[in-house]
Amino acid sequence: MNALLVVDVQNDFCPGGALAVPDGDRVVPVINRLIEHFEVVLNTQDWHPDGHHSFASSHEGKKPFDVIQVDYGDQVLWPDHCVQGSKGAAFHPDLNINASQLVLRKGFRKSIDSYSAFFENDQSTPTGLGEYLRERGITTLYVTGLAADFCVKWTVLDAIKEGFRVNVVEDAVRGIDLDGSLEQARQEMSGAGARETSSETLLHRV
Ligand code: VGL
Ligand code: ZN
Repeated sequence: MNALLVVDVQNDFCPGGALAVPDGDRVVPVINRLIEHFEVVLNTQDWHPDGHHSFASSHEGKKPFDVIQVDYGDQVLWPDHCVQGSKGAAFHPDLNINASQLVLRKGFRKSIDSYSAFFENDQSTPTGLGEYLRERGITTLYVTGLAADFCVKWTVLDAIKEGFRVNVVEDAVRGIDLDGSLEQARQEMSGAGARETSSETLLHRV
């Protein structure tokens, strides 16, 4: 069984937001079209408490996009974003979430970031998504959303590790692109076994 996974299509990742992904909002109409063709639609939502450890503002003398070392390796420091209950954390107003069957929130532990929808950044604390998908008999994911080089990438890599078949819908993702991270993400995802597809291919198939 297939599922459409919509990663972090939230105001803060769209133009005008705190951690805007260039053209991030352009994925919205594409995803809205795809939604109609999937029986299972699942969303993730980046959902940080105030003062989250991934925020540059939580570290004296640091600025956004600096990188620090933490227990689990490198941590990019971000502008404050997706604070629980804020407008920035809300889904993009045009994103159709009516048909969503799950909103999986992540990044809610103050001292650990969570890019992947499967594991937090220590790569060992599960979010529960793997078991959820297995229990529902879902074997194949079509991944969309933001940001292609962070939360989408880590979600895709973990999904493959967890044994799911993964397709990235290339026109339904956009990246932040820090120092070439977007091209690197593409290579890592395809190197790990993710397939690239497009909404056009999918919409013509069904
Ligand atoms: C994301 C950076 C920080 C993402 C979330 O959704 O890709 N990136 N938090
Ligand atoms: Zn975040």
